[in-house]
Amino acid sequence: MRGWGSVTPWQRFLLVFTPLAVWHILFYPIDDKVATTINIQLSNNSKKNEDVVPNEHTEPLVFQEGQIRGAAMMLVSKPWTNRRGDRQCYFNKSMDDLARNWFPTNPYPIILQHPKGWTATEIKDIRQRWPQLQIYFSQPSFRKLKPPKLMQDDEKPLSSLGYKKMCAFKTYGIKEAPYIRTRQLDYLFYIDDDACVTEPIQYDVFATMQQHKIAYTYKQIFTDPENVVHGLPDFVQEYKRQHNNLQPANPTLEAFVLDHQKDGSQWAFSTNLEWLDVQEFFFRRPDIVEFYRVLQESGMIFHRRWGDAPLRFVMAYLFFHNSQVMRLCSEYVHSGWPTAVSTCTDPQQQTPTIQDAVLQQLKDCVATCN
Ligand SMILES: *[C@@H]1O[C@H](CO)[C@@H](O)[C@H](O)[C@H]1NC(C)=O
Ligand SMILES: CC(=O)N[C@H]1CO[C@H](CO)[C@@H](O)[C@@H]1O
Repeated sequence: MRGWGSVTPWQRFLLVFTPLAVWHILFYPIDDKVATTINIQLSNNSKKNEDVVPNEHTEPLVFQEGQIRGAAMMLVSKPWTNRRGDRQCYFNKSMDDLARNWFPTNPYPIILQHPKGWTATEIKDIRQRWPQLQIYFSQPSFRKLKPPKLMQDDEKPLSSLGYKKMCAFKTYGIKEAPYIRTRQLDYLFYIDDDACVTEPIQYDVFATMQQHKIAYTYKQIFTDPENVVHGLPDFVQEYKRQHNNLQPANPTLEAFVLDHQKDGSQWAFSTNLEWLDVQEFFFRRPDIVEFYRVLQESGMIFHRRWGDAPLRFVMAYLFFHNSQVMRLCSEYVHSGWPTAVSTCTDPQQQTPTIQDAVLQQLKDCVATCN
């Protein structure tokens, strides 16, 4: 019998390498980003220099010593140079307003996201347009946000699949987004590319949240009509029943909401402008992780187009007590909506509301806004 010693170096190489290579080909997961890049290259092979730069995680966020690990994040529609319809707020203006009204007192990185990534040209042009901002580019994947096989609204979809995926992404999918999945962020300022901070914010929002242990910050609320929150109140009651008769963290707010239900509509936060404690929302709280699991399993974001807006509102009273949700008083504008006017009684300080912020706003609002 011949021993290992009599095998030629070439044979030895094949013996070791072949199984490895086969394993690699069979089991190595193809990254979403690579797949997307390949796709785009295949369909755009005439424009070689426009290849998407694989930028996920290539640039770790840089913070100053002792700075809170927070960032602004925006899902941008392309082409970024276009204004969608006649919206009063659009990407250029949103970025201009961030540079003018947010960044001076909140010098945090700004992460621009697009599910297909960014070309080198786009990155260069955008950085050139706003040189004063620290802009990062990332490519979140929507691949794991799978719809159920048969959706309840199949006959007459309540919205496009893309929109529903965005709702799922905003609600729980963000957990898997670049920079969040890798735990590089403790606080997140999420802003739509058609939301504009139109009044200078004079204080550090993340620092205020940290100081007061705020989990969620918002500016505006609205009501979502019955057809897109169908089944949500029952879902919440059933969820509580199945979780040891879960007591809401803010029972006063829940009671007020239940007492003032109208036509099956549901209160919602305007989540096109919101600030989140990332650890609290996605990692630290097993009760919240469980909520996402059951929600995801129900498929209701896809079945009935439940939005992240009414879902965040439900979470506000289920999981956060009455001084964990803060309301900004500063003015902002979203898309073609009426301006969310400044409610700052002291424009110098711009003191946000911390104690019972949502309840106070609802009480002021219920007669007029509903
Ligand atoms: C946004 O800015 C870019 C770069 O300056 C410009 O080319 C584009 O026309 C602007 N778009 C709008 C809608 O103003
Ligand atoms: C898949 C993809 O990104 N295709 C793009 C190829 O290039 C044209 C012209 O620039 C774009 O319109 C397509 O979207």
